[in-house]
Amino acid sequence: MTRLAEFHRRATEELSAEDPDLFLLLEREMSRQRSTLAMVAACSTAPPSVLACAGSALANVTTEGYPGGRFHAGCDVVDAVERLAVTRAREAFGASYANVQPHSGSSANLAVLFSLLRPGDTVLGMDLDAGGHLTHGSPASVVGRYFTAVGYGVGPDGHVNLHEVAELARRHRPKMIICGASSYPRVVDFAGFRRIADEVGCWLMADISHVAGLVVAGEHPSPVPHAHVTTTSTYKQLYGPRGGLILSGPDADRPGPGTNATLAGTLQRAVFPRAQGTPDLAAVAAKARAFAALATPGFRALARRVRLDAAALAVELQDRGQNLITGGTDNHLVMIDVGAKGYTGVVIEQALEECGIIVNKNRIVGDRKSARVTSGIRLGTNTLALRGMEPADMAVCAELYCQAVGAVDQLDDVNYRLDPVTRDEIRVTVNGLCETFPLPGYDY
Ligand code: DSN
Repeated sequence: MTRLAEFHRRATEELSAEDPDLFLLLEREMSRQRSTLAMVAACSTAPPSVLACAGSALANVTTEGYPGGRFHAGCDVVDAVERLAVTRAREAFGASYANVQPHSGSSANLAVLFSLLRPGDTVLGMDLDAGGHLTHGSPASVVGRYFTAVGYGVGPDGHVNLHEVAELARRHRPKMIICGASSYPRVVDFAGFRRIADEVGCWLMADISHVAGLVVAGEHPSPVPHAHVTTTSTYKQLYGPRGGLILSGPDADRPGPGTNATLAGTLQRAVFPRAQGTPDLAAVAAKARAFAALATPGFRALARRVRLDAAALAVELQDRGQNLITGGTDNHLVMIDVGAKGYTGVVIEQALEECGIIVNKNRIVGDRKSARVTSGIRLGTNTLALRGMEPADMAVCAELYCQAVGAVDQLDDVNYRLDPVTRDEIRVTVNGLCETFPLPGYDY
């Protein structure tokens, strides 16, 4: 056994012996993940080798700066690791520039916004209820407080209308347009957004946190040739660790907002020293590991299954009378308007969890319920596809969803009764599916 393998074995034994309460919680969480159907669109399950990197001794290295320019000694190994992560990220996305240090997708977005813009500048991003993210301009985020946020929504068909975006851009003259979304089931036309950004002379940032894996695999158009800057989190469709990533394509060498630095140089300083101090180098190693997988045929097959599973799930749900926002999906997620049938998102989320199906409540366009109640449910297929479930297996998932919803007696916005017989029957079927389609690497 190598020293590293022995380290992880002993570490687990030590945890079990010295802190059984915490150890049991970790065991319980692993069991929960193994025995439930995770359909949260923002989640995935990292391979054990990614988690081994994330829990490695690299976490002990405290330094600042970038490879070859650190502010502390002892960085030979972490420099090599970070260079590997950067090279793999650039290759996977066809990018000229990559920064692997952001601690999350949100931190990546904030670093970009605060380096390219000045306080008070106008940002045009997708409304939260239409599918955008907090950092795209929500008043609940620091972005909405420090910048003048203008939101674009969706048309009556639920699709982004680029004519509306262009009109808003002409009227408000933003310094940045943000495209990409957290709960939008359709293709984003990055080239179209770039045309608008060029017309009004502003930056374009594409946040592909939700579809990054589809982008890498060619299952969704890539923003990298179009957006000045592309950001993503690494734990959703990249099946990586908690963390973020900043990329730039052909614009990386153009001048940044000042006169002295390129865009790439500005982005480099945006993360350190502007927004972050020491990077999490164990997470950087875990990103390198996850990025290596992106180049494999296995990953391309997985991403394709993610998309085809979602398409099949949408059809099966619609056939069973569910109200889908936009009537279907082009990517990995399916949005359901549960308010149309008199339910709230929180009730359906909790009832499904009792049945072993994990989803999240989500506000939808025109929602009158609060973010903790909502009228929508967001489903995703990242983890179903990872389990090896094929489009043909989506009928049973849709059936279980509908059985659970049909067994709910909603008493008010947050309280409900769930028929216990149906619940137990669904739980048995979910357990069977989890055994038939085990999570790779977690199946012992
Ligand atoms: N961005 C959040 C989501 O889409 O659920 C979590 O990362």
